[in-house]
Amino acid sequence: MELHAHPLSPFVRLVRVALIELGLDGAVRLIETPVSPLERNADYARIMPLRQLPALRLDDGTLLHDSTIILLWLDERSGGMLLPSGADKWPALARYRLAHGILEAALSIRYERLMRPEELRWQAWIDDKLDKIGSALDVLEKGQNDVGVVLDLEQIGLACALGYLDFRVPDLSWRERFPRLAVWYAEVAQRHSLEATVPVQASQ
Ligand SMILES: N[C@@H](CCC(=O)N[C@@H](CS)C(=O)NCC(=O)O)C(=O)O
Repeated sequence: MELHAHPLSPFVRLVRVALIELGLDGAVRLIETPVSPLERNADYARIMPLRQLPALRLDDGTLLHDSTIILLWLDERSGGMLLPSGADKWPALARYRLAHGILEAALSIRYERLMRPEELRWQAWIDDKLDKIGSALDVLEKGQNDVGVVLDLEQIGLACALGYLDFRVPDLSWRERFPRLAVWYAEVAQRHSLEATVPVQASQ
């Protein structure tokens, strides 16, 4: 399998963490793929019309895109290691989706601050995203599952969201407002899957 990836993408990180947790990372070749709303990657557009990361090429040639779709495929392939079965599945997906929404809001802040010309930057837009992130963290602060043999989907989403806030929205200072999440994350961040996927470069 081949994963179109970039070391700084939080959505790619979701997939890479899951692959490591499931012991499947050796089965996937990473293809570093630059993407940007301001720079059209024509080669990648031929593969993935939306030009977004991640995208996973399966061994039968199928291209799966969108991190959540890939994670659901990995859950199925692993016999349900990432999600609970039965009725518990839907609350778990709802909580995962909050973490994913935090990532969307944080990336939107990142693009606004990095890409929009300074005179056009829209603080009310950024404040709205910060407020949504805070409200979602408020819900997630109220309870995390114990970590089992592998991180589940909800835990992978939350850990990647908190890691991305540290990386790109450090001014949020989320630890002060969400001390339970801070304690949880301090332990989870030491897992190999998260340490091995920490974003490393200083720019993008
Ligand atoms: N819903 C998508 C979002 C993916 C996404 O926005 N990825 C960013 C990289 S972190 C991207 O591809 N940005 C380039 C663009 O939107 O043109 C997912 O969960 O995979």
